[in-house]
Parts: sequence; C-alpha cells; structure tokens
Amino acid sequence: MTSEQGIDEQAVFHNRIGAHNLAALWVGRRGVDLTRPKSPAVAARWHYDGLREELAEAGHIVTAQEAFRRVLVLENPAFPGEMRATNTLYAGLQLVLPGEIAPCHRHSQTAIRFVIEGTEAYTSVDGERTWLHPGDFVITPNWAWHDHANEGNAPVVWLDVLDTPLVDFLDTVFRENYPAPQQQISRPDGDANARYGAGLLPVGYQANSLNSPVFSYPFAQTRAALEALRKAGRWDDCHGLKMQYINPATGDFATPTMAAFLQLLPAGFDGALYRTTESIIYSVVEGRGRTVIGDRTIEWGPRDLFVIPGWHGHRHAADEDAVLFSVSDQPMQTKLGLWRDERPGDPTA
Ligand code: GTQ
Repeated sequence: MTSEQGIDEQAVFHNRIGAHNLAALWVGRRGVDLTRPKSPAVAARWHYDGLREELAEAGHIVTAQEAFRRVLVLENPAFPGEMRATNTLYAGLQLVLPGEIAPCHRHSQTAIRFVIEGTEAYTSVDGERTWLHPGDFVITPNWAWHDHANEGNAPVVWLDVLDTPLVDFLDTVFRENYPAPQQQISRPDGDANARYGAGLLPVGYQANSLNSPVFSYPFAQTRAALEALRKAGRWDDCHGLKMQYINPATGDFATPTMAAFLQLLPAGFDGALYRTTESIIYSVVEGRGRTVIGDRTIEWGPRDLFVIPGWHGHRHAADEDAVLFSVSDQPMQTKLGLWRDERPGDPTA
C-alpha cells in the first residue's frame, strides 16, 4: 500500500467515525501548525467621531430604561454577530442621557468602565456611588449590584469591557434584576477610596472578593502619576511608560479576569516590536499616533478605540504626547501559567 492510499484510507475512516461523534486526532490535526497561537481575531479600529454619531442616533431611538443598557458593541470584524471585540473580551460604548437611569442588576461577568465624556453621572456599585469624569477607571465586580444615572445636562459616554466571552465559554452566566430601578445606597460617596485607596487598610481587613476593594480610580490621580514619572525619563522600548491598575490590598490585578493599564508615550516615541499572548482593547485618551499590528497600520487620535489580538506583533508610535488606556485578559492567562510575551533580543525572539 502506498502512503497516499494510506492517507485516503485514513480520511475515509475519519469521515466514517464522525457519524459516531468520534474523530481521529492524527487526521484532524494534519497540516495544522500548533507551534504558536494564531488568533482568529483581527486588528481593528473604531474612530470615535463615527461611533459617537451612531451613539447619538441610538439615543434618539431608544431610552436607557427601554434598552436596559444602551450600548453599541464593538465587534471584531472576524466575529460578526458574536459581540466579541477579541477572543475573550466584550467591549461597547454606553450612553446615558441627562435624567436617565440604567436600571439595577447584577451578573457573573465582571465589568470595567473607562469614562470618555460627561461629568455629572454616577454609577452605584454594591451600595456606594461613584461620580464619573473623563479618564476615570471604574470596576463593577462580578455579582455586584450596579445601576447608572446621569444627573447633569450633557450626555455621559463610557467604554464597557466585560469578560463575557470567557464567562459564556465556562457556562457560568447568572444574572438577576434588582427589585427597584436603583439600589439602596448604604455608604457615603468616597468611602471605598478613603478606606482602601489612601495607602491605608482597615486593621483586620479581610477581602471578601477577588476584585479590588477600590472600585474607582480617578483620572486626576492616575494622570498626575504619569506626569510625575515622566520626569525620571525611563522609557520602556516597547511600552513607553505603562502602569497597571492594581488591587491595593494584594498588589494583584484590579479584577480577577481583566487587567487595566494607563500608558504614556512621549511625543516622537517610536516603539520596538512586541507581542504577548494577551488580547488588548485600547482607548486613546490624549494625543495622536499609530500602532502597526502585523501588516496593518492603525492611525489613532483622541477617543479612538482599537484592538490587538493575542500574539500579534505590534509597535506604537506617537506624534504628540499620548495617553492610552487599555484592558487585557492577562490575568486569565497568568493565573493558568499560560501568559507569555516577547520582544527583540529575547532568547526565543
Ligand atoms: O452596564 O451593566 O456593556 O450589564 C453590557 C452588559 C454594560 C452594564 C454592558 C452590562 C452592562
């Protein structure tokens, strides 16, 4: 028997056993390169202007109460209809108009918010409100009650990133509505930041969640930190100055499934090539520049959004001082011992 006949025979066998819900590993995997990740997701960008127009239109056709969450979902072009920005992360832009409430509920997904516009709205998380300002980073831990309200005269828009694709994949989705549109407030504004976010912890503090007990990281503080650090002039070849939001009680990522970062690229920065197994959603805060991802060049400016799939080589460049916020699935990977990254000069690069 020639080897080609053998392969035909194996293919016939493989197809036949398919009817019995069986597969031959050596046939199904033939020719598939498993030496490195090949994310089916693609690099993508959304200019804020176009997105903002559609969001305004959404504001005309549906109320926040009707929609429950009035969100335009950023779908990876490789996964139309799946409401995924990357393999593991959901992202969307949420609009709450003056006087509106997004009703209270809770779910097993964790949410991260990054405020883009608006100054007189708040979100309530497990009994405490936090007021939202552009650049603020806010956590809604899994199974925490949350509702949003806009008490000002201008729209509020923020980026939502949730671990929904992962929580779906694990068959662990639960969801519950609160018996009223808004939850009862049981703590004064600023309580969590005073209690956990001022370099202090209550004596005898015991965590009751894997999430950071601080649920709001004001931009006024994080932006000032970047500005102070630039004076040291120590720039990473790939990341410029990239800082990670942490759980101050543990030093761990701010949430168990998603990491968040704030990054400064000085004007003229021309970054080195970098790749990492995590997938990343970027929201541009300030400045203009571009990110080359494989054979794509993504030009970006204030409020634009873009995604970098896992293990896609990329490099950032900034024409002006640029501040970038990003969220990734790094914690899901590091906790399983799977995370890797690579830069020029690494032994394996
Ligand atoms: O604000 O609670 O974009 O539950 C998707 C699901 C936002 C929210 C989203 C949600 C929310």
